[in-house]
Amino acid sequence: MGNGLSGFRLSRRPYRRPDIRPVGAEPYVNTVHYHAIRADQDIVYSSTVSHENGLLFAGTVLLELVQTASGTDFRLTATGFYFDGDSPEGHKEGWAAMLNGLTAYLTLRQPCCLKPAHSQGKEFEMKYYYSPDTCALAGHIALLEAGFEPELFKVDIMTRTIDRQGDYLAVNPKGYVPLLEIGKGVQLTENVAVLDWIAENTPGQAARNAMERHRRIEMLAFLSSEVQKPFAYSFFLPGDEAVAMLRGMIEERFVLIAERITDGSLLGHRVGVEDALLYVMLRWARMVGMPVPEKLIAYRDAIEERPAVRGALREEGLI
Ligand SMILES: N[C@@H](CCC(=O)N[C@@H](CS)C(=O)NCC(=O)O)C(=O)O
Repeated sequence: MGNGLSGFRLSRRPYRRPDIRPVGAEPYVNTVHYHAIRADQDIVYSSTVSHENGLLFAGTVLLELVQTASGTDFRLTATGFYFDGDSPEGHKEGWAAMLNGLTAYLTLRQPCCLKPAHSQGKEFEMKYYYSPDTCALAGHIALLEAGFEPELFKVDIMTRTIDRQGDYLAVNPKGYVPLLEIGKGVQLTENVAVLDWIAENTPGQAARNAMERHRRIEMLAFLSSEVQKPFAYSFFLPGDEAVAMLRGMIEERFVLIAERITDGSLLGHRVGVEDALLYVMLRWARMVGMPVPEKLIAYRDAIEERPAVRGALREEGLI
């Protein structure tokens, strides 16, 4: 199975539909069974709807992914069978919702699952708003690691303007970076979300199970709120006492983090998006002369040699 369709499994999944429940009765149960998933080609699944042990409906869907000059089209062929007086009319809405949901899901995942458009020489919508050497460097590195080539927009976070373009607040009312535009009008902010999206859409990086994903988010949230934020406050807060207190807190956290490094990566099995964020934090530590465990220095230097890291540093004018 191709990496981009990692959200799908050949499996059978029953789920209760409290949204379609006759008054005073049990919800309908919708069971979707994926029969075939061929990355970049097609998906075949069947679906049944039952209610209080009676089968109301069964159907199959063939969803073909067709590459055209203007991008990827979806061709849907659906066949349904209705039982026990359950009317085809009543199911029109359900079919439409199901197919729309699937189409939206695939559209959102399109940058990965249908091959990055840049590799096909087509126009690609991905945009990345960053400011050099900020926490947005992590996403920049991760995008290059994934093989994406986003259009880069340099933001001056002091004046909240985009280089040669104007008002950043018009793009992102939050005013800060990063912001990733995955497709037209589909924007993500917040490093944890941006980095998680990149990981889920990077070959070999998508979480293999729910717990693996929770661990990644746990680490990203820790770095983001327990290391990055105190750093940010220490840069801008007046008062030596507050700065010393914040730096002491960060140093303690670096000691905990050092204990987690195994085989050159934070989560142990491969260098991932969380390593990109930790690398940025270690750059900041180096910049302010903060002592960090030896192990983290060796780790930082190894990460710094990665081609994607050097590429991002070059693009941000840092080397
Ligand atoms: N909660 C945001 C915070 C991002 C953030 O603090 N960005 C900084 C750069 S590291 C920024 O743009 N600061 C400018 C500002 O806050 O106006 C996230 O995790 O993405």
